[in-house]
Amino acid sequence: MIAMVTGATSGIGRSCALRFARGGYDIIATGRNSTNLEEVAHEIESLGRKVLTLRYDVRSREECIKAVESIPQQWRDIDVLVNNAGLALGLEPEYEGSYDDWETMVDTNIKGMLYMIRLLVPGMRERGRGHVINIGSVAGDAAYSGGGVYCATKAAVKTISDALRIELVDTPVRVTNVKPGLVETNFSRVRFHGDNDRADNVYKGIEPLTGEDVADVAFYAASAPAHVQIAEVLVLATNQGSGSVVFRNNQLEKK
Ligand code: NDP
Ligand code: 8X3
Repeated sequence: MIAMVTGATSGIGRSCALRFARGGYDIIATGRNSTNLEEVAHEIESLGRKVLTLRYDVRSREECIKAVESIPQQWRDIDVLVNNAGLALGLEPEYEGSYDDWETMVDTNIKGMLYMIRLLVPGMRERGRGHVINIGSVAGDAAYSGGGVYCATKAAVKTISDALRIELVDTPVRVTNVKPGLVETNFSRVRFHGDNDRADNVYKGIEPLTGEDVADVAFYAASAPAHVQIAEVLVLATNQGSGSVVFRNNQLEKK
């Protein structure tokens, strides 16, 4: 069995790559950071699984096409695609937000995910076997101040997942949208452009999810019997009630 994980160089994607490797899959690990890609590749090999690394930027349609075309024959029958590469940038209101940040989020979280679906789902249909697991977010369920564009991209992940599931209803190919809440990864460091103090505050006073927690959910969905389609999973830390309600430092916080 083969699982391809986008954004396997960090956080949830890295955990998914390792979780699926532990579960018996060979892994196609993708991302831009070559040092991190090599590291995760070594870890996968040390688990006794094979690994193929592809370094490309999911925002570029040409790079996605080239990367998929470069996959050797013996790696082409991909069973699971984990569409994980993504990010939030900034927390400014829409009337002050950065054009560049908006475009990067839309290009990565929506268009990058779509390119991978377009490139890999035809093979899954032909083989009559496959599973697309998109990493959405609780942020796709309800907007919060400063999250307009990020939340919109994750609402798009839900809509795109739902449409694909309907389009594949007459096939054995399954589609899952995993929607995590607060997960401690590099996410907030990226969002706040490297302001680590601000990023650390996001996870203070609450035990957040880990990448491994989310990877367990994705692996569970992939391991369900063939007639079971886990369509959508909202996974929150126990002290997170919704995207905007968190019990932190023994106090109720509403964004
Ligand atoms: P990280 O920053 O730790 O990881 C993000 C991953 O995405 C990295 O591997 C990065 O790889 C990859 N990536 C980003 N942009 C690109 C690009 N243009 N091309 C290729 N790869 C890219 O964050 P998380 O693990 O937290 O985020 C993973 C997913 O989970 C995202 O879709 C995020 O929206 C979602 N999510 C995160 C939550 C959280 O609280 N952390 C909650 C809900 C959802 P590289 O830099 O090597 O390119
Ligand atoms: C990440 C969760 O609440 O930081 O998708 O937007 S949140």
